[in-house]
Amino acid sequence: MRKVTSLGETVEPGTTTPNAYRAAVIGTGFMGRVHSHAVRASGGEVVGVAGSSPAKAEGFRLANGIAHAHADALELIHREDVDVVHVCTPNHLHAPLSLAALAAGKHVVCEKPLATDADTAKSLVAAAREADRIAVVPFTYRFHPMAREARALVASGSIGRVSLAHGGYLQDWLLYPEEDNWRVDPEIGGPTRAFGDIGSHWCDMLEFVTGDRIATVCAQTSRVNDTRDGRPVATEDLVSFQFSTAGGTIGSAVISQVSPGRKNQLVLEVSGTEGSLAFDQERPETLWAGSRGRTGTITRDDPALSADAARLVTVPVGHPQGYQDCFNALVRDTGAAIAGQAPEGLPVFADGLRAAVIAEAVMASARERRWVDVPEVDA
Ligand code: SOE
Repeated sequence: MRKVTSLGETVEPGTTTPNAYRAAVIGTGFMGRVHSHAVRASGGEVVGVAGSSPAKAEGFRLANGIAHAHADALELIHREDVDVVHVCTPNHLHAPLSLAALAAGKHVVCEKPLATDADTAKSLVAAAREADRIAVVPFTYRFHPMAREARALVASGSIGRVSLAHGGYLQDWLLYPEEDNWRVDPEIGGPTRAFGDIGSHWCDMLEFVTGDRIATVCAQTSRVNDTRDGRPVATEDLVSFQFSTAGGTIGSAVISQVSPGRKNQLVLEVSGTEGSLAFDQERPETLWAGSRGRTGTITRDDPALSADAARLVTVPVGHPQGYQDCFNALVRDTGAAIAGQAPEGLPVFADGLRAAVIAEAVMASARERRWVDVPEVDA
């Protein structure tokens, strides 16, 4: 039975993090901070941090009250008091560090993209299976209660057979040519940037919410800034693609990191034969729902939420819950999985492989100007 505290917080028995979630965080940027907060918020401990330089690791340690800073990430991984390694580095280091952590017998939470190519992502899935460790990729938007509600409503059949899905993921933080970041460089970020970075989230949400799989894609890409900080750019700023799914849904989405005013807008709308649902990550506590006879908004505080959505309501009724809370819930569920439970919807390395396979199909389609099938790849 779900317990509700006096503040209206919901507590799901059996899904709290066990005490022994002792984490290493590798990476001192924005994601390293988000992961560190999430480990603590879910009852764990950040034992140590490593960064791209000893000074960055030490600065992060001091700013975040962490016991140990390591100049060498491998040394941190091999600490005996580390159970889980959080890989929050630039993309090209995700695979080697995850492999090293698995080889050392640690559980892993590796930022997306799991790898910058699908073959490497496939080998990581196999490595996690062989090591028999929990291996997670943070497709964190799955942890918004209203994304779960959308998924539950689709699964219950309440919107009928899904026939159309559309939306996009828009940001503006790379709007101007003076703006540069390691993600722009294919050697570090990988061959796709806008799609790999945020298009992957959109596709994960589509497949998570509908339970269906993208089967074929037709994409085009474009670049608004051919140089950044005076250097030529090889990765895309914009992607527009259409798709069909194995279940017969058709749809399209636009992905952009140069849309003025859009900070982090992931929108997914699905239409079925009886109803439609729309989720907007910039308004994550509501879900638009429509049918021929009625349109309205379901809110996070609705007492009739599905059990899986309700278990992710972790901030008191009437108080905003957002991005960081998604990460906190992801870490809590990772802890539950380590403790032998099977939390619903935990994104694992197989989901990271899936994202890499879709990204390769999208980029091949854009390059070759044709429809490309998305293969089902087992590791
Ligand atoms: C940068 O584009 C970024 O931080 C992504 O890497 C994240 O996955 C996304 O959640 C927010 O934007």
